[in-house]
Amino acid sequence: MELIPASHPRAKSLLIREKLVNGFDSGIVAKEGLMAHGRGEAFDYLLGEKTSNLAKKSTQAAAAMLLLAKNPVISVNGNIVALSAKEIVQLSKIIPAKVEVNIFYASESRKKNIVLMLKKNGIKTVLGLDRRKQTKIPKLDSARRIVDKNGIFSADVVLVPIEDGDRTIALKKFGKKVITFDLNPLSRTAQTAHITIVDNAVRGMAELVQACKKLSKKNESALKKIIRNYSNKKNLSENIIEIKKNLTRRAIHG
Ligand code: PTJ
Repeated sequence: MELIPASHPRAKSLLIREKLVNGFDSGIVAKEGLMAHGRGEAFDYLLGEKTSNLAKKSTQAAAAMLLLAKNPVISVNGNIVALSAKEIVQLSKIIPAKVEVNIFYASESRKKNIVLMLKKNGIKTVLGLDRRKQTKIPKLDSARRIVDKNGIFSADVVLVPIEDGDRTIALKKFGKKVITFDLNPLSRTAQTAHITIVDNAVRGMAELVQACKKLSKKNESALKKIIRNYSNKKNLSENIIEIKKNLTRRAIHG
């Protein structure tokens, strides 16, 4: 396949797309994951394809929540591993947090490929494959209800990037604090999570790694203050207004 020229005006976006396509070719991403990425891309376009100050604010709150957690878990699916395997491993080491593979479109071989990819990036243990440790999240019908007893099931904080709405709702009902990356501020996941980082997970995961590194030097009360001063509802509303502003600017100035 011909390479994407660096001079192409949309090179960055096309390169991110390539990561998903490569992830699909290596049995990590579901077919539906390619479409889900397309929806994300559209919102990224409307948001200006950069990490906003609003996203940075959410990232600070997310880092504080993950660092304060007693049993944090990073839940990974095909899309996030294709996009950010290296950052997932870095993040799991800094917090520190367990990593669990948990996918919507059930496939044992895809789960194995996801774990393999993370191991190639330097992680030792990924939960989610061992049937003897499996249990269920109540009030959830999708394949994502099957979780590890020592992972998502017993977590207090779960990071669920690029997520479907049903599980976010079920996790919240089950008493978990939920953090997500979602480019669509209107989605059920975005609206339900405790902290929604409205940013492309490719950029956002790298930001979260840096934020966790910095904030790991702060004490508990400083971290709690960051969370107290954060409102997810307000952040989402401001993101929607930002899209409106961008569209108005384009309508007027072209
Ligand atoms: O690997 P699996 O089987 O677990 O499947 C993963 C997908 C993503 C297919 C599955 O979770 C799914 O169907 O998700 P949804 O319901 O399409 O929701 C994905 C959400 O993530 C949408 O709101 C998208 O706008 C958003 N999104 C897509 N790509 C990105 C994103 N948000 C941040 N960064 C992205 N790169």
